[in-house]
Amino acid sequence: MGAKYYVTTPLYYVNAKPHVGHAYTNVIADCMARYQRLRGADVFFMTGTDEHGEKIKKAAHQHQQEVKPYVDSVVEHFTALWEMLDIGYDFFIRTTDQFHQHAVQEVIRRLDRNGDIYKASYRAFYCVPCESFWTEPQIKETEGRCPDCRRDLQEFEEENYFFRLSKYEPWLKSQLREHPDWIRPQVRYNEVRGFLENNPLEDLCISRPRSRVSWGVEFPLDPEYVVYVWFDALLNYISGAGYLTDPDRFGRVWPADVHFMAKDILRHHAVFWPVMLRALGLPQPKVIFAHGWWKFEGEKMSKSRGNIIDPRQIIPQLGGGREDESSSGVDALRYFLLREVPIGMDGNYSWRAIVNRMNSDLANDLGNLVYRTINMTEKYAQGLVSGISSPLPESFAGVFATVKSEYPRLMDQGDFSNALAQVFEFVRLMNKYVEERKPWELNKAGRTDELGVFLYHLLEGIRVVAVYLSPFIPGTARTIFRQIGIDSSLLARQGALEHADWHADGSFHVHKETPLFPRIDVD
Ligand code: ME8
Repeated sequence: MGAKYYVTTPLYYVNAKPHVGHAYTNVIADCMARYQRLRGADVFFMTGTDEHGEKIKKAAHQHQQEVKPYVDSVVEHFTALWEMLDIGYDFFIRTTDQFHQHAVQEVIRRLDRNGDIYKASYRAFYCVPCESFWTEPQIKETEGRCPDCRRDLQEFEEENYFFRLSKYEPWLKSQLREHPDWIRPQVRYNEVRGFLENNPLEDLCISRPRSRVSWGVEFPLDPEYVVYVWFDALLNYISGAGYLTDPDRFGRVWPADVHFMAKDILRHHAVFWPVMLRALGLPQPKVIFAHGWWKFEGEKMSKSRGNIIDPRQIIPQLGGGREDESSSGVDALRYFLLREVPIGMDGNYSWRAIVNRMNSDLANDLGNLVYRTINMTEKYAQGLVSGISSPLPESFAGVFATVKSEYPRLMDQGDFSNALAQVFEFVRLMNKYVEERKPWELNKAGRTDELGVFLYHLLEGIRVVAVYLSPFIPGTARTIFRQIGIDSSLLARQGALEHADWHADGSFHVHKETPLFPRIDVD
């Protein structure tokens, strides 16, 4: 059994259906989970939904539904999308799960026993048209107006419960100083440090009176209150790993190896969450990774702006009706998201960009290589090729060695785009190899042995490429394995990265199918 690896995504709000932005984080987390499994880790991958708060209740009422049936129906949209996108999570947590709510309440009792919770007056601001509440720091940038609609706000004051965040400020600062790789990428680490330098940490208000927020976890110290939704939601990372319910499992799984999210919620994960863990006496997550935003027509894609792209609408338009269970559209989207932008940067979503990526990398380079190789194997070798001590050809050596050393290094850093670029160097090299060796001439000249070795090199190279691509486009990797006559269940096995080594004595019994990816007209 390899080392454990625990990877998480945020819990998404269920006030609307998921869009490409949510798909992005889950594809990233899934790619990392699959890669870690490939290199032998015992992976625990968790995702889920954030279901409390007035925002959710309001959405339910807008749909003329009671809250619970409404959230249940939205959760189904998330799980259906994850299934469609081949997201292989191990556990799906909902903040309405009973075990999670109990954990939240128990955490508050523990923090209270430690003297980390107190009751005090809370000053906040209310936006009547938006029905939203804001605190003073939140409205600093908008000069006292609502950050959403820019209208005037009404000030109010109420009693609430606070968590002593400020007490932990010196600890948090030293934690950051001592762990420069803790928050990634570097620009986000700098942002959190800068924030802490310029803003003294204020205690966090962790309750809301029932009179204005009724849909939430009951505050265990006072039934007149519910728990602040962020305090509730962040605790999923430990409750879902077995904190309180399964101490053995929790001991094995915690701390998380990486929390993935976008930069919008970095502060919650890099300030509130570490302090909550510290106050509970628990170890810190190893990495907090904040990726960039997908934008559409220049603006961040978001449900409140209404400029969202629904993956379930675009996938069928990218699908080519491949003869297998997974459509090429799913992998085209996964590939685009992982390849198009380096992980920390913002990306611009457009139909043109996704189709161009699919046509050039997936249809032209990869699809063409696989199709022509299988075609030639059927034509020149009756579909059957064996390697008899066929070492790596010299012309592959340089690129092969680079992929072998760079791939794990880049993947470990979450640099998926460059890891893919390396693998595709190899794909392009093999296409070039076909042009250079001119197999049709070898065939004409009756040089059958040379032709066999040549085909073996390509098939073995394709097999290795499929192993490397399996975390990114798992359905395609399985299809490639099937087409070249290898058991595709190998790819899902812990430690399957060892299959990326060159095998000098393998054999392939190929089976031609439709091309892996269709070429699509951009306009
Ligand atoms: O914040 N580009 O939930 P949320 C990239 N419930 N990623 C995007 C994106 C975009 N345009 N839009 C959304 C919440 N995301 C809380 C989290 S965690 C304990 C609680 C992704 O539904 C990205 O991961 O608003 C972002 O951080 C998250 O969705 C926000 O999801």
